[in-house]
Amino acid sequence: MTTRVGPVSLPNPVMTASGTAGHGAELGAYLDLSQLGAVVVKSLSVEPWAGNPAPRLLPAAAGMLNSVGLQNPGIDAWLADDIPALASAGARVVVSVWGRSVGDYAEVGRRLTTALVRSRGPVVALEANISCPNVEDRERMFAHSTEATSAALSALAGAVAPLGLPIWAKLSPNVTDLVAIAGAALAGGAGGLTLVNTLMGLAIDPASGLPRLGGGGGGLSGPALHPIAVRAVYDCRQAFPSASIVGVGGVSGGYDAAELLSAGADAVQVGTASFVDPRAPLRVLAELTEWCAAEGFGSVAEVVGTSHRREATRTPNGQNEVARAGAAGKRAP
Ligand code: RRO
Repeated sequence: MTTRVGPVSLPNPVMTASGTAGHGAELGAYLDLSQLGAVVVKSLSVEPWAGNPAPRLLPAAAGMLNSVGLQNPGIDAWLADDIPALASAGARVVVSVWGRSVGDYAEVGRRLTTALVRSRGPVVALEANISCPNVEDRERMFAHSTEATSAALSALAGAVAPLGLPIWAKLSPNVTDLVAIAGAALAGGAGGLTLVNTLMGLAIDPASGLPRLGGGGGGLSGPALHPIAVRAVYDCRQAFPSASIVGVGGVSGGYDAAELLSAGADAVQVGTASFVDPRAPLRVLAELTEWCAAEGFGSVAEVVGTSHRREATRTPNGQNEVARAGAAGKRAP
């Protein structure tokens, strides 16, 4: 079940998704963090950030809306308080960072570099969160423009260059041309892409006319997001055959994970499913392992990108039929 995400080797392709597993080893109360591919921590900023007023979560028809509002203890407190517990748990750690300005991405990078330059400890990669939907105004959503995406990534990449860690740019599905934004992230210094963050949504109490989340709008995640994530991964893999890609969005079971790998992801992240069951990431891994064996795949690498190697034939009604050499037909559960 090993996989490679660019230069990073992982024992398996299932990670937690940023923002759904705490800042440190919180999920360790429910599962052995060392058994995951990696733990991606909730995004950290230069200064501590209080986040949005409650309520912050709301069930949606096929998932969840959140408006957490980037709450975090600040990078310095995280380095002091959370990294030791993650290291003792044997986790491989992906540090997600966010900023309100290009200068913030540089500063958070500088602080990480100062702290980790002698020993990277459990940290295997950085994730640049440039796509939180719950920022105060849309101008601050870096991932909505190629220029801002490239500027944020360049600032972070410059600051963390001495660490030699890859940066994955976490992008937003709320854009017209995701491939263009992905290209700007890679050109700016990202070694990989994490696809995708939540979709911008809103829930209203029609009686009062007020938003139901304390922060106003929110980000939609869960099964409703899954086909959007599959499309994003597919399109970006098509455009950037050698980029590292991590797929995230509505992974609730092993089949969903396999679908993202087939679309071209090198690894996947599990997020909203952990709100239903904190052990979900390991269940997804067990199901994916079983799925690979049942479908005759000898390694994760064999699954990655199968949809781009398919032999597609046209049926009389114009729909694509997928024939994959050497494997039995797949059916969604
Ligand atoms: O904290 C949040 O409200 C949040 C973040 Br940082 C993000 O990247 N995505 C999301 O749906 N919520």
